[in-house]
Amino acid sequence: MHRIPLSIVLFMLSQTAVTQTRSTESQPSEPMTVRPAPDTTPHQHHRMHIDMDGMVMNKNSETLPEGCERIAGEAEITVHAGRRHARRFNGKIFAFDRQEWSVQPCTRVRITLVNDDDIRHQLMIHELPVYLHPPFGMFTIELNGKGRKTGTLITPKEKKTYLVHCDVPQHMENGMKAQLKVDGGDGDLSSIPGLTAEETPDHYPVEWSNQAYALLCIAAFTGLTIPFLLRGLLRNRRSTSPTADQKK
Ligand SMILES: [Cu+2]
Repeated sequence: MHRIPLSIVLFMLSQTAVTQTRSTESQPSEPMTVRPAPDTTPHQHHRMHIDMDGMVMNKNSETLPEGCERIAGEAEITVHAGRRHARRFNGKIFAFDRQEWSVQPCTRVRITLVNDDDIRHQLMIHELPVYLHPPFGMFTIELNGKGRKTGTLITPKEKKTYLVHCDVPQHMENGMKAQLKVDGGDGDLSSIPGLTAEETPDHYPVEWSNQAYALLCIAAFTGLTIPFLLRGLLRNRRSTSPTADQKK
């Protein structure tokens, strides 16, 4: 009778155990729960500082933008937002107290937003470097009502004009739009109240449907007829009223 070596028997037993474990794993007895992969990127809320009054998103007071060797200077901007600042602009409802700011490149700018209204307003700056202001290159200060909040950013080295606006629906369209020029900026944006021409000027076209033409004809006919009707009425009155001779 052949004798099987003990090592081979042990190897075969271990292989059987592995196969059994794998088959149990591939047939789960309960539904699988898909867990999201651990997020290794910096969390969004780490860039968003929220409290009861509002929030500051993507502030940066330390990291230098590409091309800046050092912080070239410090600047301070206070922006008021509210309805009262729109009074000087015809047809506008909301505005900032100023529509343009100029700052130097590689400058640390401390921005304070003061909300003078009891409704939500924002100060949002666009097209900043995405690596400093992820994921869309935006810096935002938001206030839910009256109050003030401060955030800091470092201006990039490039000569550029940045859009500053309130992103609450219809607030920019109704006047809350401004521009921030770094190193003199690279031009002007459109529709800045009191500063640049409207990109789409107010225009109220008439829809010339058949009904509109019919209404126009009726209005014109009525307008032309009224003088003749009045003249006829007056003539009738004169002819029916007693003359001076008849009175005697
Ligand atoms: Cu607003």
